[in-house]
Amino acid sequence: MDQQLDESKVDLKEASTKRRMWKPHERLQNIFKGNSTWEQARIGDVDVVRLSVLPQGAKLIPDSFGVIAEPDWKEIKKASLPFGFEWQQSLSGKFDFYFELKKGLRCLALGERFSGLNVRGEKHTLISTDNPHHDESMDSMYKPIPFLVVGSQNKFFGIFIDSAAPSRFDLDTELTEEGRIELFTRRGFRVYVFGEATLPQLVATFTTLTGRAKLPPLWAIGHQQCRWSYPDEETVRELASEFRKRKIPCDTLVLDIDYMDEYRVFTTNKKAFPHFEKMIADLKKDNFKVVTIVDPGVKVDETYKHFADGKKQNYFCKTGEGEIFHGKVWPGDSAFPDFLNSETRKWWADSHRFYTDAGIAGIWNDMNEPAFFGTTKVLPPNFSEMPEEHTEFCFHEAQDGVIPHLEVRNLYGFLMTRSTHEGLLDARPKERPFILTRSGSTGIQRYAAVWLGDNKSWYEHLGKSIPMLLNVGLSGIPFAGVDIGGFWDDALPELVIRWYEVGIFYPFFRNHCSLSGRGQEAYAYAPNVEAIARKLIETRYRLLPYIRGLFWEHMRSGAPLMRPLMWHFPTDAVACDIDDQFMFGSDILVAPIVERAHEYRTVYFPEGNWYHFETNEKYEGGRPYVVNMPLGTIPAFVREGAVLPLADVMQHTGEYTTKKITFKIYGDKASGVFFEDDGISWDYEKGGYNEYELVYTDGKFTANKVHGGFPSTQQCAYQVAGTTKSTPVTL
Ligand code: MIG
Repeated sequence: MDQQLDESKVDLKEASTKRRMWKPHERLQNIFKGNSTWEQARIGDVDVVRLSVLPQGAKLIPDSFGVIAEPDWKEIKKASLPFGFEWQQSLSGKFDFYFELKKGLRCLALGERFSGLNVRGEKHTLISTDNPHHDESMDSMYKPIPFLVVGSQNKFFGIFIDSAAPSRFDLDTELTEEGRIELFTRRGFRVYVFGEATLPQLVATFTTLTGRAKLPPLWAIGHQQCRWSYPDEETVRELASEFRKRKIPCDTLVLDIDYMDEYRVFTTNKKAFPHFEKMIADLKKDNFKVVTIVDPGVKVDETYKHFADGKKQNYFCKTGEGEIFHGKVWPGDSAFPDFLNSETRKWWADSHRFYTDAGIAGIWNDMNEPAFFGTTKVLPPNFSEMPEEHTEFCFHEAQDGVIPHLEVRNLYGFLMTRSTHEGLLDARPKERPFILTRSGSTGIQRYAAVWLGDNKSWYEHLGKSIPMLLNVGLSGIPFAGVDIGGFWDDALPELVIRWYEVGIFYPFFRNHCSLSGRGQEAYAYAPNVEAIARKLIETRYRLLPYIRGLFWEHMRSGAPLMRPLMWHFPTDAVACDIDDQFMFGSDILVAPIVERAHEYRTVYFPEGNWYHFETNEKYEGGRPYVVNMPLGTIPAFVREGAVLPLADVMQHTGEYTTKKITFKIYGDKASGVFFEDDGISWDYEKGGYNEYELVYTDGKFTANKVHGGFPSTQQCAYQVAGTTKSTPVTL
C-alpha cells in the first residue's frame, strides 16, 4: 500500500477546480441534514456557547479527549454569537464556519504556528505534521490546537473546534474582513464560542475547560542537556562529569534514539550501554536525572516481544484490508499502536516499567504526529473534504466504529503521551511525572511539557521562538521551550550565547541538537564563551523560586509563564503589537537581542518604571529606549513594585533547599509571592505547601503566610535592589 502521499499523482485539473471552490465571497450551499443543538454555560468569568453537530449518518458525538470540565449546560434555541458567526455543511465531509474579522482585531493562539504573534492574514491548516523545514512556506506543524482568540484591548472572543479532524483557518487573507474555518470531517463534533472577556479571563476559561498543567517536578525546570545522540555510556558519563567539573549547573541528561537496540522501544543497546542501569544509578548519585526518548513506531519483527505482543493482542493500527499497517521510521518497517483503544493505552503505559525499573526519571515522546519518513505534508494540496474511505494511512478503532486515520490523527500524539503519563504515574504514584512531547493537541498540558521540534541554528528561529511560544502558551500549554542553540546546523558561540539569554526564560529549558554538525553544550566552546554560558545558566537557577511561583500561578489561573505584553498592558497599542519582547510572569520584561553582531536594541517599556536585572539601571515606562546589550547580557527588566524571590547559585536542584532565597525588592512599595513545597510529590494537592505574600512598604519587609503546610528549612533574606545589604528573614 502506498503509505506516503505522492504529489506527482495529484490531478491538477481537479485540484484547480477544487481550489476555485475556496472563494471568500461565494458560499456553497448548506446541505446539513443532521442534528444540532446550542447550549450555554458560564465558565469562570466568561459566557460560553457550544454547538453540538451530529451529521446525518453519524452515530454519536465522539468523546472529547480535550475537554474535561462539565459545567451546567443549558439548552438554548439559537445563540446570538459574536462576529456574526455562522456555520453550515457544504460537502458531506466538510463543515464551514464564517465570521466577521473587523480590521484591527488580532488573532492569537491556534497551537504551534510558524508565525508572529498575530496569526491574522494567513491560512492555517491544523493537522499534526512532522515537517523539519521550518520556514514561511510551511503550514502545519506538530501541535494543532483549534483554539483561536480574536480581539483587542479588553475585548476578546475565542472559538474552539472540538474535533480531532483536520481544519483550515483562513484569517482574512483576502482582506475582506472575514474569517473562515473549514472542518474536514464526517463525524460529530462540537464548537465552543467564548466571550467577550479579557485575554487572561479567556485563557482561564479555556484552561478550565481543557485542563491545566500540574506542578512539574523541580528538577524538570532546571537545565537539561540533550543530543542526537550521545551514543554510548562513556560519552554520557563524560558529559555528566564535564558539567560538574566545570561547575555548569545541570539537572538532566536526555538520551536520544541510539540508547535502543536497533531503535526497538523498551530495549537498550547492550553494546553501547553495557551497564545501563548502573550508569543511571551512578548518575543519580551525582544528582543527574536521565530521560529517554520513546517513539511510537514498533519495529516489525516477530522475535521482538513488543511487536509480537501487540500483534497478538490486536493493538496496532490496521490497513483497509485489515492487515497490520506498516510505516517507515527509525526501526525500518514499524507498526503503530492504536492509542484510541484504551487497552492499547494500558499496554503501552505498563510497558514503561522497563524504564522506571531501570531508574529513568522521565520520558520524551517524539515522532508521535505520527511521523512517517518522507511525509512532510499530510494533506494533499487539493484536499477539500474528508474522503469517505482513504487508504494512504491506517485505520483506528474508535467509539463510533472503524475510522480512517485522518479523522483522528490530531489525537495520536496526545493519546500516546497520555498513556505514557499513566504509565509513569502507575509506576511511581507518589511522584510528579515528567514527560516531554513533540505532538499534542488540546489539553496536552495536563500530561506533558512540549518543545517545538526541529528548529535550526538560525537567528531567525531564535527570534521566532518568542511569538511561537507565546501562542502555544495562549493555547493552554505553559510548559514549553525550543531547542536552545537550534537543532539543525552548526551553532556558533555567539548564537548559543544569545540563545541562552532568551532560553533561561523558556519554561522548558533544554539544549539539544542533531547528530550532524558540532556539539553545542555550554562547554563546547572557548573558555570565555563557557564563562558567559555558565553565568546565564546560573541565572536560570537563581530564578527558580520565581519560576516555581509562575507554575503555581498557572495552576490557579491558567496564565502561561511567557505572556505577550498585551496580557498585562491591553490598552497600550504599541505594547500590543510587540512580539520580540515578552513578559515572564507579571514582573519580568524580557527583551533579548536575536540577531548576529548587534549590541544595541530598542526596548519598549510599558507603563511604570523598570530596572535592568543586572545593572539596576532605571527606565521610565511608556516609551522606547535604545539599550546596550553586549554578549552575555541578561535581557531582563524588572517591574517597579515587584519582589522577586531568587535563589543562590546551585549546581542542580538537589541543592535547592541548602541555598538561600533572597527576596529582591524593586521600588519603595513592592509585593510578590513565594511558593515552596517538596518539589516532587503530590503533597501540595493536599495542602503540603507554603505560600507567602511578600510585602515591602515604608522600608519594612514582611512575609505573610497565606498558607502553611510544608516544613520549610529554607534560609531567607531580603535585599533592596541596587543595594548590597541583605537582611535575614524568618518565615
Ligand atoms: O527524525 O530522535 O525532533 O529532537 O533528536 C528525527 C532523533 C527524529 C526528531 C526530533 C529530534 C530528535 C530526532 N527526531
